[in-house]
Amino acid sequence: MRTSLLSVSRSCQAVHRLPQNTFVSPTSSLSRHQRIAVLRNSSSHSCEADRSFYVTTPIFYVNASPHLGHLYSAVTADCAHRYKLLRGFNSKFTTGTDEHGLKIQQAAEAAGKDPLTFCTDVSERFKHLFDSCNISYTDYIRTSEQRHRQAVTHFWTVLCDKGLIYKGSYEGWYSTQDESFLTALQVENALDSSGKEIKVSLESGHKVEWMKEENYMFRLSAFRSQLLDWLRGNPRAVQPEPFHHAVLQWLQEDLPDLSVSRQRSRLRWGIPVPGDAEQTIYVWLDALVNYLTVAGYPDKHDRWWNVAHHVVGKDILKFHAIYWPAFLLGAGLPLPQAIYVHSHWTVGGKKMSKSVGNVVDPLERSQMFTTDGVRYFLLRQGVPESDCDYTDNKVIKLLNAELADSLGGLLNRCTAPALNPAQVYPSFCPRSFPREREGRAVVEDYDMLDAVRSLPAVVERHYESMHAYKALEAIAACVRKTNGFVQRHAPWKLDRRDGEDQRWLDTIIHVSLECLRTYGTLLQPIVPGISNKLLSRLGVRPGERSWADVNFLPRYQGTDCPFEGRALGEDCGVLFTRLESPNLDKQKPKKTKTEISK
Ligand code: ME8
Repeated sequence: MRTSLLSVSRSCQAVHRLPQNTFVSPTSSLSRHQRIAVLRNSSSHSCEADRSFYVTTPIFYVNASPHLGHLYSAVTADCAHRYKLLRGFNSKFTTGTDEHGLKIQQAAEAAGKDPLTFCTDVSERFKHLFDSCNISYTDYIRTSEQRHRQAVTHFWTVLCDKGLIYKGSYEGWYSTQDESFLTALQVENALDSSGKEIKVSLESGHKVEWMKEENYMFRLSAFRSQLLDWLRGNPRAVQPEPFHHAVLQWLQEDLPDLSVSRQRSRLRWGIPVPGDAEQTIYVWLDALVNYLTVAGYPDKHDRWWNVAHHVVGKDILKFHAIYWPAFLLGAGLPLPQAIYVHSHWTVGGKKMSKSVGNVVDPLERSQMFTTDGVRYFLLRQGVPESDCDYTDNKVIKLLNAELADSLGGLLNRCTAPALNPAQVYPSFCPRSFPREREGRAVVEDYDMLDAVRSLPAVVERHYESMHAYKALEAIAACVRKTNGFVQRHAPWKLDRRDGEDQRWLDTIIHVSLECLRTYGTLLQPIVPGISNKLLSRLGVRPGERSWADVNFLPRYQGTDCPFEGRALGEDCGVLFTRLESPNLDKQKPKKTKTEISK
């Protein structure tokens, strides 16, 4: 990407302006204050009350195989879904593939396949990747499905019936690669690989072409003030904040009407405009409706649609935070509760993308580093607000330090037969570790207890705002403190034959296992496999792993601990095997597929 935090275009598309007709916006008769209230009500349905949650990833284009960036979006949404399940929510989680449009039509042609066969093949690759990486989606949507065609057709008809779509003519730049319309200010001159002068998108660098055709227009311009009201009235509608701010900035500029169809003669691979066989629905309108299709639109979407949350990359913010809410307002539907935006993975400073050819193969990496290893790395290292450069060495260093040595080492120490010959969750002795601070524990130990006791609330806050990296930072800091606690008291030096030493030794192990149980429970949304291994080794049963079960160190508070005296689970080997291969970064990133339209 060419620019900084928001490497996204500064304004929306250029279109041939047509005279406004008599369209009246659905809420234009309300005062500004009332409109904010309407929008607030429609988008802040209490999810705490009905405990339902609906999270989506973008649906991915099938013009090339998935890369690590796609997996990052999926893992981010999967983490949110698993977290909500742990909190006792009914959660729906959808991902899938975006299969229509010129880009896919051209990719299928270049591959010499009919479009559906081509799409099925690549869509299966995405599905296989997500299944291999424990992405626990509850629905996988393909826009070529019949249920989706029905939803899009219905949605279009509603917009039409409300007078929001009219026949017009578009003249301007179009990027097939981005499936996006651009103004003259959003393009620049460049040279292609043969030295020929071409125009490219300032934002993505993708080639643009001049197009002029008759098609249908959506009255996007009519929604500017409602979009501003929505964003101003809901400061958490787009998160993190810099992206919210960016959308508000875009809305300060002109918001022309949007072309929402293409001539069928140019674009055959898509959903026809109802009642006009000569036109195909614009791929972005088609694609965005996928979120409604999965929710059960048009008949039974209310339950899920009222609690919708989108995870998107910053490259598609404009489509999700301007076009999509405008379409929804037009159709009289509630707006999503939140749009969570993340930045990009780069390689050598350039956005990892199919078109640049610098993609990292996530399946290959999950075989090298394990599925949980890749998940942990992406969520620990990925910062939504800023781009992050990928190298294999970073993965190896991080996973060795935090999963193999720190967390794995702690589990190993506390369950090793040398320290724990009875292989049980030993007893806690309140006299060794009293609340009055007169036992064998020292001030740092009390600090550690405080840190671990407050950890679930800290992690909760970060999971809620989809800042998994901050949650993992906090967990890693606590794991280090627990290791420090064990190291400080060196239980291996205590004498088991001495009653007091024996009780103190058991207490050290009990406290450490309680810490590990807390970490294992809180880590489930990130590394489900490792968490399961850890909790099973501690003898924590599947029904004892929810958020409400954490209840750290009850014996210190003077209440019973259900685990005390219980046999540990089976030893299934080290938690995470150390990774070797220091020279991996010398390998060049693999090109999976060449760009079609460049
Ligand atoms: O835009 N780093 O599909 P797409 C992080 N079909 N995430 C990345 C990434 C990177 N380098 N590259 C891609 C489309 N992504 C449309 C979406 S939704 C109704 C339609 C992720 O295959 C990120 O989530 O180009 C980005 O927004 C998405 O993949 C784009 O995937």
